[in-house]
This record gives sequence, structure tokens and C-alpha cells, in this order.
Amino acid sequence: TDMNPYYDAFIRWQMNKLKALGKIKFGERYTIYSEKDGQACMDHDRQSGEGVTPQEYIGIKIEVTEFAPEAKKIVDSSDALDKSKKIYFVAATLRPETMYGQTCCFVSPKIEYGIFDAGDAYYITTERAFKNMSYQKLTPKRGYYKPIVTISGKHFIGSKIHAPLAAYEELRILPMETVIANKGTGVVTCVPSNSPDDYMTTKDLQHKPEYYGIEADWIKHEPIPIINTEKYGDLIAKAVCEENKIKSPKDTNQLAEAKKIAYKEDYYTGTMIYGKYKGEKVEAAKSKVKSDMIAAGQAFVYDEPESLVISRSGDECIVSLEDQWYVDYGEESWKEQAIECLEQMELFAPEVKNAFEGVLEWLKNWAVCRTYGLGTRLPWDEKYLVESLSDSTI
Ligand code: A2H
Repeated sequence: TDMNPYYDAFIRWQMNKLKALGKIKFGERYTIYSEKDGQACMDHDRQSGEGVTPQEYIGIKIEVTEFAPEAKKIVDSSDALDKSKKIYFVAATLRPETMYGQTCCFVSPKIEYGIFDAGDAYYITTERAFKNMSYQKLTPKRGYYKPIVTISGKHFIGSKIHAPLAAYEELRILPMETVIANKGTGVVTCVPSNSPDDYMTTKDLQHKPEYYGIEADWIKHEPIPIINTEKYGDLIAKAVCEENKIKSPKDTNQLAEAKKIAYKEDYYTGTMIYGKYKGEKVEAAKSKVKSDMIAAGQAFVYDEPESLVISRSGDECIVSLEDQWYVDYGEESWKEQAIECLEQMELFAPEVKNAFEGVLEWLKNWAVCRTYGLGTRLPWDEKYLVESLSDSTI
């Protein structure tokens, strides 16, 4: 801080040096953010969630073609809803390349959802998710996330929907009890060919439709082979669940393990056997399907903290798109230099070297500023303070 003019001068020198080398850049980036503080919430400003970074999901826009009776009643009686606009469930996924294989879409019967104004359409998500979206240029007004109406998930069950890329023309909204309220949008699109969770929930619904209050006909769609892997064939979710003898959608630990195996196997060894990129490796097809869907207005990028972050002021943080100065640690040539440097260092434990390598791999854009607290003023933009990790880079 300027309380210590010598150290302050050193930090300014350091920042100027990095800037002159072209390592400090300015632009929009996804940033962990506290609404209450009105600024980015850096590691040192957190009560919990140190090291947590933004997680990217793809929001899939699933059009409602006919609401279930209870939801329809609520929607029809709301004067605030413009009936000429389309309404979409927004499902959060990490696997856009599997969207051909959607067989239904899950909501939790225990979660409250909102219908939110997203500009030219309405989105159905949890309020937490829409709050994040409202700070990512996905909504008409930054920081505005009041729902027009709220509806319990159970009232949506049975609604007819149309999902982008899906081979089946008409799908239904169905219940999934293991949907986590504070992850993604609270809406999970069902791909039983590739997701162990979706596969097990589908089986459960098929066994006990009356128990879940659904018609057997709503859950009749067969899984569609989308990806082939040598080890698990064309329907990896089924194969992995059987291999691990998973009995119920509530076998949480086993399913988490199965999910990891299926995800890795598909990503690193899978080949597309369906759709536009048939014949290509999953690793390559994934980003192409994603770009296609975004270009067609069927999907969008949505970020949220990968796990809970609480600021020192007690606020649950979100992800915001922020204009800011950042150090571009991910830049290839710089990274190479750092790796070369590390090779020449004498380290006493191999774990230390591994840890360095891990961080070099992971570290990309690092925000250098905050707007209040302690720190040195950024020499070329004095409204900002250099945050407390960036001031010890050298
Ligand atoms: B994935 P991670 Cl084909 N509660 O999409 C429970 N699960 C949720 C959720 C919530 N609130 N929000 C999203 N998800 C699911 C497709 C898919 C997914 C396939 C294969 C694996 C897979 C179709 N469902 O995920 O905890 C969504 O399901 C396994 C990695 O952030 C989303 O991607 O790692 C995934 O979990 C996000 O999980």
C-alpha cells in the first residue's frame, strides 16, 4: 500500500514491467463476483471457496409446446406474461455433443422454478441460475432477476417439449429426485445412452410410473446410440451401470464414480456415430456441436462458481462478466518459459514439482485488480488496486 512508499514503488515497477511485456491485458472475462460488494471476489476476499473458479455449462433451450395442466393454469392466469413469446426450459449440460440422444427432460418435484424474462423469450430456471445469467449479458437488464411467476417443479411434470437436435420430435418433462438445487439451472436434460444418472432415473421411472405419478407412455423412448467406445460399445451408461452393479438412482457414490468413467472414456476414446459429425472423435466434435448450437440460437454459454463461494461480507458469490485487467498466465510462449525454468530448478520432493506443473497447466487469466481494500494503485488506471496475490508475482 502507499503506507509503505518503497514497497509501493516496487509493486508499481513490477506492474509496469509486466504491462510493457504485454502480459497484462484488458477485456471481458468470467469472474467470481459478489453482488453485495459490487466487485470481483478474489481468493483473499473469501470466507469460503478459496481456489474456486467459474465452471462453464452450455444452456440448452428446450421449448415448451404444451404445459401440464397445473402449470398451464398458472401461466394462463398471469397477465404479466406476453403470450406471443416462446418459453424455454434451460438445461445445463457439459455434453452438448450428446444432445441428439435426449429422451426427456428432468426437473426436481421439490424445487421452485421461476419463469424469467430473457428478452425475446422466457426462460425457466432456478432463481440462482438466472441471477448468474443476469450478470453475463444473457438477459435484458444486468442484475435484474425477479421471476414473473414461480412454479413448483411438480406442476411441470408431463409438459410437452421440443428439444434441439433431439432425434425424437416430442419429449416430456419428467421428475428426477436427485437434481441438485444449487447446481446449473435445476433442469437436467435426459440422455440415457451416455449419462449413468439419466439411465438409472429412466429405468426407475419405467419400473414405477404410478409411484411417480406419470404415464408409462411418457417414458417410452429408447436410448439412442450416439457415441461408440471400444471398451463399452454404443450405450456406455448402461454398460458402466451394469459393470458396477448399480441398482438405484440414489446410489450416489457409485453413480459419481460411473459418471467419471463414462465421461473420460467418451471424451478420450469415443467416436461420434450419429449426427453431423459422425465419424469424428468426441474430443473434436464437442466444440463443433457447441458452436453450431450457439450460432443457431439453440444454446448459450452459462457460467457459475464450480462450488459454493462466500465472500467475507457473507454474500453467496456468482459469476459475472467483468471488464478487467488480467495477467495472461495461459499464454503459450510464457508458459513454455515457465516450464523450462521449472526444469532447471532443484526441488527436493517430486510432489512439489507436480504441484507446480499442475498450477502451470491450470492457471490462465488471473484478475489483477480490485476496487477497494488494501493495495497498490495500478499505475495506468488508478481507480484500481492491485490485489494481494498479483503483487507478489515476481
Ligand atoms: B450432463 P457437474 Cl449425456 N443436478 O448433461 C444434478 N445433475 C445436474 C444438474 C443438477 N442441478 N445440472 C446438470 N446436471 C448434470 C448430459 C450429460 C451429462 C451426459 C453425460 C454426463 C453428464 C445429459 N444429462 O454429466 O457436477 C448434467 O448432465 C456428467 C459429467 O457439473 C451436466 O452434464 O460435473 C452434469 O450433471 C454437470 O455435472
